[in-house]
Formats: sequence, structure tokens, C-alpha cells
Amino acid sequence: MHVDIVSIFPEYFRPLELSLIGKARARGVLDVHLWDLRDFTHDPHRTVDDTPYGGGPGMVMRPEPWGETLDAVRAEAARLGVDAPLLIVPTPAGELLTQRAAERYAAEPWLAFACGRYEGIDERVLLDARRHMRVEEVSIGDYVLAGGEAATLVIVEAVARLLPGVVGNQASVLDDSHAQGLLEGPAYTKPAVWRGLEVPEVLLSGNHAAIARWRREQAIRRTAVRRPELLDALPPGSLTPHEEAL
Ligand code: 6GU
Repeated sequence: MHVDIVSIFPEYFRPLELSLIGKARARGVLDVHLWDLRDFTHDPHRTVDDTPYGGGPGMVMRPEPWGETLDAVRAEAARLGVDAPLLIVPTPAGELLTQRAAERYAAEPWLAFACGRYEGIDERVLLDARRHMRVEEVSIGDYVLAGGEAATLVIVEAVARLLPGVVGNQASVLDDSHAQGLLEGPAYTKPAVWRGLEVPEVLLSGNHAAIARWRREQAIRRTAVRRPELLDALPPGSLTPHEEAL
């Protein structure tokens, strides 16, 4: 998968050199290309923002450098024979990121991220981009960040770990919180007793069917307490009558 990231802080993405994503890049599973928005300015001060039309606080990102950068990203995709990338614009005004969306992004050959700062990017940049590519405005939660960079790191990590061969054990990906619309239950490892606290007996039983039943029950109980709206959103018939009663 190709990932292009446009930002005024390319250094912000150093974490993508580490761990699982760094290894995926080294193995060629993931190709990350960072673009510095200021490289597409033409004034001595490399200005990327200006005051908002209509007044109000803060600054808005100017359309010209964005237009030129996104043209260059698209030209790069065309050069490599890929259709226009899916452009993801992280913004607190976007649709909420979900595991389903991450799965959808993981099936794309090419993603581009446009990281805004200040009060956002001139709206015409998105309107113009939509003439050439699919654009999705995405929020990672109901709180406000200073810019799209941290959100882009979150989205790239959520997507990259779904790519074949990035996570060592693909079964762990299928088991994750949210993978089946439920939160994951608790996990335990050795020793069997630690500071007087025992591992639940069923996990030591070797009875795999009983362990699977117990884990699912834990997942359902935890989801009911912490995120009841997730249970309501499960497809009808997802829970057995016994599970419904938990
Ligand atoms: Cl995606 N961007 C910004 N700037 N703030 C956010 C966000 C994104 N998601 C939640 N808050």
C-alpha cells in the first residue's frame, strides 16, 4: 500500500519508522511518502495560511499550496499506474473513524492524507480535490486536536496493522476489540497466581470450548457496561438467547 502524507510538519511522522509500521516499510508492504506543504509555496516566507474571509479568530490554510501539492500527489500515483488515491482529510468535523472504515481503507492501494492546521483548510481545496478523487473527512473522536497530524498517525496505524503480513499473528487481528463489534475481554499470562490474584480457572482447564464461551461472555459483559450502544448495533441474532440475558 502507498501512503502519501501532506503536512507542514513532516518530522511529526518519525514514529512511522518504528515498530510494526517501520518493519512493514522495510519489507516493502507499506510505502510512506511525506510531502512538505511549504515546498509548494512561492513566497520568501513560505506562507501557508491567511486570515478568514468573514472575519473571526485564527487562520485558514491557503488553497494554492494545497492545490499544487495534491496535483503532485496525483501525478505520482499516475506515474506509478495507480488510480487517483483516496484522500483522507482528518478533521474534528469529519465522520467518526470506525474499525469498518479502517478495514475499507486497508483494501485501497493508495491513501493520501491532508493534514490541516489552524482553523482548517480553505473549503475549495476539498471541492477541487473531489473533481479528481474520492475525499473523506474523518474525525478520530469527539475532542479537538491542534492539527491533523496526530490523527493521521492513528489512522495509518489502524489501517497498516490490517495489511496482510504486518501483524505476525493474523488471528489476533480478527479477535480484536471492535473486530466483531464487541470489546475484547481481559487477557492473562503466567504466573497463575500473582500478588494473591488468580487467573480465572477456566483458562487453565484446557477445555477449549469452555474457554471460547467464557471469553465471549466476558466480551459481551464488558461491552454492555462500557459501550452499550455497540450491543444495540449488532446485527439481529448475533447474540444467543443465553447471551442476551447476560
Ligand atoms: Cl481527525 N483532526 C483534528 N484536528 N482534531 C480532531 C480530529 C482530527 N479528530 C478529533 N479531533
